[in-house]
Amino acid sequence: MTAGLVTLGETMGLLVATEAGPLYRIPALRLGVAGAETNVAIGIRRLGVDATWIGRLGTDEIGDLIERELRAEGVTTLARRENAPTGLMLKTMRTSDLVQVTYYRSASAGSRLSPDDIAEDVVARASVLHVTGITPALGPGPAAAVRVAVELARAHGVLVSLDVNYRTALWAPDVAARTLRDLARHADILFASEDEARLLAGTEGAVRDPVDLARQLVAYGPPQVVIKRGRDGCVALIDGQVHHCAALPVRAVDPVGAGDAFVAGYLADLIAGQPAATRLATANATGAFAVTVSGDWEGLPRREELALLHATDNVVR
Ligand code: KDG
Repeated sequence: MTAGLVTLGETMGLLVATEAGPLYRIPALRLGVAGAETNVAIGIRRLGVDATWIGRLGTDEIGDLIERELRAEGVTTLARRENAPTGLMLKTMRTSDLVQVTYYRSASAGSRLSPDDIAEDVVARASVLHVTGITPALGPGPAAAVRVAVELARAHGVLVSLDVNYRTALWAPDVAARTLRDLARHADILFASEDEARLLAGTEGAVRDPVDLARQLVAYGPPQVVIKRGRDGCVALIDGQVHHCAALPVRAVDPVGAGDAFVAGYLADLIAGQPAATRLATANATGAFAVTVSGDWEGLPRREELALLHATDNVVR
C-alpha cells in the first residue's frame, strides 16, 4: 500500500428525513452512514489517495452496512466488532434550510475505541494522520486513542491534521477548548471554522478578522491553519503566507459534511505534493460538491469530476 491517510473515530448509522417538517409528519427516513473521519477517508479515496479508518462497530446490521459502504469506497477498515450497538445519528430538517442533528451514541461500540486499536505500523507508514475534535469528546478511551495516535505519528515523522469539529451536544466549551488546544500543539495542519477558532483562542466574539484568527492559531504551533468559512470560502495561513479563496457558487441542498469534504480535498492534494493554492482550490471544490447532494459524503467528487464545477453549460456530453 502506498502511504496515504490514516484516521480514527466513530462512524454511525444515519437516519435522514426525506422531507422538511416535524419528525412526526415525515413519511420516511432514509438509512445511510455518517462519521466525520470516514467522510474524509471516502473523500480522499475518491481523489485517488489511499485511506485507512480505525474504529469500532457493533455486531449488528448497522455495523455491517458501514463496513460494506467503506469497502465499496475502497477505504481500508480496521474495525473491531463489539457486543454494543453501533451509534446512530438522526438528521431532520425543521424547515428546508434548517438541519437538526440528534445523536444516539452514548455507550455505543464506537465509544469503546481505545489506544489498543492504534497499530503503530499502520500509523508509521501513513503520510498524514487525521483526527477530529469529535473523538476526544466520546469518552476517555477515544480521547486516549487520539493522543496515542498523535504521539505515534509524531514519533514516525507523519504529518498530523486536526479538524476542530466542535460538537456542542457532546461536551462543554471550556473542556473542549482545553483539550483541543493541547492537541493543536501537536498538529501540523489545523482546520477550524471561525467560531471554532475563537473557541480555541479563547477570544469569544472579540476577534473578527479571519486572518487574525488564523494568526492566533498558528501561535499554538501548527504551521498550516485553514479557516473554513462556508459560503465565504476560506482563509489560510500556510508557512507564514496568507491565502484567501472564494467559495464556488453552487445550489446548496445539504450543508452537513461540507467541512469534511473540504478537509479531504486539502489533504488529498497535500499528500499528492501540490502547492498550497492548489490544495485550497481543490478543498473549495470538494466542499462545493458535498453540499449539492443530500447526504454527508455521497456527493463527493472523483478527481476527473472536479472541473465540472467550471462547466459553462449545464449539459455535459
Ligand atoms: O461533518 C459531518 C459529521 O458531523 C457527521 O457525518 C457525523 O461524525 C459526525 C458527528 O459526530 O457529528
